[in-house]
Amino acid sequence: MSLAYLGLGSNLGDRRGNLRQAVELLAQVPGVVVRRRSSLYENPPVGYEAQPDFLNAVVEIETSLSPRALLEALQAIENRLGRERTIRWGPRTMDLDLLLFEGVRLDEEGLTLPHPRLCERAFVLVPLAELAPDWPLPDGRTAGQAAEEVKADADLRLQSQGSEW
Ligand code: PH2
Ligand code: MG
Ligand code: MG
Repeated sequence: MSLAYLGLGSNLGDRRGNLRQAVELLAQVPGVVVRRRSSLYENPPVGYEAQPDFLNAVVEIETSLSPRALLEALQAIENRLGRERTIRWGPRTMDLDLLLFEGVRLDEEGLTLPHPRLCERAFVLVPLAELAPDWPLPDGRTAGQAAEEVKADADLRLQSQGSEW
């Protein structure tokens, strides 16, 4: 079994309900055990700004799946939750990103690990640091250090503290 961290985001429809459902569906995937979830944060869209605010969280899983098989399972959940792929970085009912997979670095078509934009995104780093503050990032910092550095400039509104959401 390998530890992996997933980034969850939703900015359409019942955002919290979407995130909850994603975690439920994830727990039903054979070979995936959901271990812990971060607090829930509301925050403005990064990248493409003309869209509603996001709810974001990070989930820790253990899995016997390969990174590729896990990615396919995540995409199937996105599709079940009504994801439509229109504009890059545009609004979505559910975005499930594979952020980190224990012991794995790779750069393949459609799958780069660690996630290429992990180190700069407060909406990923802050919830990740709740679960894995000592995790080493590709740039040499730990998740905790990186989260501290981006926190001050980020408009992250704690929406639900702890894992009860
Ligand atoms: N996801 C994106 C683009 N921009 N902004 C926020 N705040 N949260 C996201 O999850 C997000 C984003 C593409 O996946
Ligand atoms: Mg994303
Ligand atoms: Mg994605």
